[in-house]
Amino acid sequence: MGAGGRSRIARAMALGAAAALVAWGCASAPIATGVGTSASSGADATPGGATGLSPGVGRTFRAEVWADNWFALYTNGRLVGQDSVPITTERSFNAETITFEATYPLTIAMVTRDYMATDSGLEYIGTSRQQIGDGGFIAQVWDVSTGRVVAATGPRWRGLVIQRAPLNPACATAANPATACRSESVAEPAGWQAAGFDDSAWPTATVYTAAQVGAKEGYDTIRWDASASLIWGTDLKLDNIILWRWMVAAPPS
Ligand SMILES: [Ca+2]
Ligand SMILES: [Ca+2]
Repeated sequence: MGAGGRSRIARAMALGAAAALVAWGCASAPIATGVGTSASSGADATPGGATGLSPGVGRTFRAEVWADNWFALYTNGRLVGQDSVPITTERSFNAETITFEATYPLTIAMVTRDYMATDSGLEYIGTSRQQIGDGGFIAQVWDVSTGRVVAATGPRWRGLVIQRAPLNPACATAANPATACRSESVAEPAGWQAAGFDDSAWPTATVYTAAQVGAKEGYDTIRWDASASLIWGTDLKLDNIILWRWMVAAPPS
């Protein structure tokens, strides 16, 4: 990862324990690539219906996220919230609810991070539990005005892995992972959170079961919509920092 990517993540992390940063999304033009919609009614959703609101008019959304171990959420290019437990916390498992104002088309961009003590990709370094940690996350976004889930993580989300480690997993037992483990990283593409960013070349997500992810501590407190799946990169363990994008073109009718 380049210095720019590091500084952006550092800045996001420096925002500390604020549970939700509420920001007005900015109106933006629809993008032609990477577009998808995932609309479904939650089991307890209230009926939809005419709201008198049209695309481009700000409305309230509620995002529910469970991440192993950390995330930040951007909509229409703006940071609207992040995991309240810093990524520097080992064993950080918690669900978050973030309320924000935004407009359709709604571009959702997220960064997710698996905990690692160092760029080696390992955790619990120097203890008997020294190991390669694994990731995974799930998210759904409600349009509060209609009571419907308008976005949920699934196999068509696009995710770019920007940090992968260790490339030589046998280093997990090394006495000095900092020198024994190899990693690779790429810089965050400029403007990757923006509505108009072209993510068509990014790989699509891999879906995992709760058992594969070891979902726990907060995961069961959210009533996940049937359309929401746990996702990550192709490797739950070695993919450590992933940028995600999804777009909801218009409110479901
Ligand atoms: Ca983890
Ligand atoms: Ca990992």
